[in-house]
Amino acid sequence: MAKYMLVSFETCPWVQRAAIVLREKNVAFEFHHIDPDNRPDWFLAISPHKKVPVIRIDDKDSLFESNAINEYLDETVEPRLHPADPLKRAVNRAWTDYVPTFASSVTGCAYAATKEAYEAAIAKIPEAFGRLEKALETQGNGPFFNGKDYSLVDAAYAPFLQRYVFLDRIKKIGEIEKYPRLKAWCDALMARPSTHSFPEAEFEAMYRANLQKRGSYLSQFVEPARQAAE
Ligand SMILES: N[C@@H](CCC(=O)N[C@@H](CS)C(=O)NCC(=O)O)C(=O)O
Repeated sequence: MAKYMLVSFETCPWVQRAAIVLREKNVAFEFHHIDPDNRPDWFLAISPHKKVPVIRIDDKDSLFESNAINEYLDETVEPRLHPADPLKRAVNRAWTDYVPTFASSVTGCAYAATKEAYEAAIAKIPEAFGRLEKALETQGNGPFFNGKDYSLVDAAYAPFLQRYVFLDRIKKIGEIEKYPRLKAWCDALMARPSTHSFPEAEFEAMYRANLQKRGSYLSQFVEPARQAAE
């Protein structure tokens, strides 16, 4: 088995997406967290966009972009998470392409600087949630995107659904309950051990601390870290 090092910022959802796939495939890897405000030269040399994740393979090759990393892992390490059927695989890739739009509807709420910007971000959520709800209805019965088999689509959405849950606990948004399939999918992903790179309460506290550091509108509603997961 190759040697993998995953370069990360602790709370980065795109890194988490790659870490999830490594865990789903039961691959041992070194998690290397760096400071976003002080990115080391060795990292800048292997990350063309200066972003995480980067995965270093056998101390010689480096890959960037979470989607490309996960496609590579899926082609090289068993078990295959993509569906065997090419049509289903294309549908999966199409929904994976929607992740950045979906993600921005969630992170838009997190990082809005003012009440008005926060409310505008919340107003965008139903479109993204509604589209996914329809996709899930077409896909089958769950618990995962393709039904009983976990896939790269699950790994791609899990970090962002988790962040929605975190935001909802800081200040009630109350949207996901309107989309039963999406809610059930979110619950299944939150319960899946591979979703979590850190103990859950610890990670939620880290996420909240990050939000406070940014000083966004939501920061004022963040309670002390100790109460994060209660
Ligand atoms: N499309 C990229 C997004 C990665 C990304 O935005 N990473 C953030 C951290 S969560 C980053 O490195 N930001 C640093 C920067 O923009 O300079 C992927 O999927 O890997």
